[in-house]
Amino acid sequence: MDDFKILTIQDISCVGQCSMTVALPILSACGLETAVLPSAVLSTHTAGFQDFTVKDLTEEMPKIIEHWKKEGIRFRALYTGYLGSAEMISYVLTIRNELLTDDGVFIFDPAMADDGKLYPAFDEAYVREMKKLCAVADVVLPNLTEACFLTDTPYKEDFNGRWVNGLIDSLRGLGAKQVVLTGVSFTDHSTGVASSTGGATYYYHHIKYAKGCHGTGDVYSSAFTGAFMRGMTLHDAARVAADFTARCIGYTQENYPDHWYGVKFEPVLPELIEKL
Ligand code: PXL
Repeated sequence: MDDFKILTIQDISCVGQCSMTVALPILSACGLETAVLPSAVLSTHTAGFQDFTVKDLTEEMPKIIEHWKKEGIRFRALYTGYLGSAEMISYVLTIRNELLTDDGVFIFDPAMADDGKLYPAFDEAYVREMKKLCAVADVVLPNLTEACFLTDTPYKEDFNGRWVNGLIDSLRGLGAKQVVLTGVSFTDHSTGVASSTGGATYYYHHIKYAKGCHGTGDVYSSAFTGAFMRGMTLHDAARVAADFTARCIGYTQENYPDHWYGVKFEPVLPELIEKL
């Protein structure tokens, strides 16, 4: 059986331009066959909509895993995002351990926090479980807040390169083989990413838009996963994904200044395809 498939595990927010509805189109645009395991179905994402509905899908996971095992299905990469409950993390570990090919890659976006705070659905128990995924990740893709939660580091907005390098060392201390840290901003008008593999850490900076946008973490991680699985180095994939995400924010703010719940990444996809 052809095994050059990616499996992505994250929620379906039916409306909201995040998680699965961002990952699938981006990975497809990158030319990669993508299988899905929805972790939960929500009527919308949880950041700004009121009274959203949530259906957790943890209990489906063992049945799906068993079926895939029987069929001999394996994946060349596992890419996880927003999961939703601490209980499902043991199943994610089973998938990582038993359904990846021998050279398979686990790309872990610990989507659980931003701006110094956990998302509403999560607590310390969830963070504890996420540390177990970080320990076996080939690449971990946190923003600064998530990196702080994973490493028990107090969050701060004013920092220097030494502090960021310490955070990267702590993530690698947890077990993550390679790190791409997002939202690393040393000046008011720029932001960027720090990518670290082997002994080398590179910083890449680009324009910072005044207003932050929801869903950009998922756009970034999906574009990174697409570029990395198309064979780019960690540093190149980190840079291509950063440029794409910045362009999506710029495009949205120029053309749809009132669009608040996500970014209009769709019209920018041709630019990502050109870079691959
Ligand atoms: O990764 C962002 C995200 C994904 N899914 C859901 C969310 C959020 C952020 O708030 O609420 C359901």
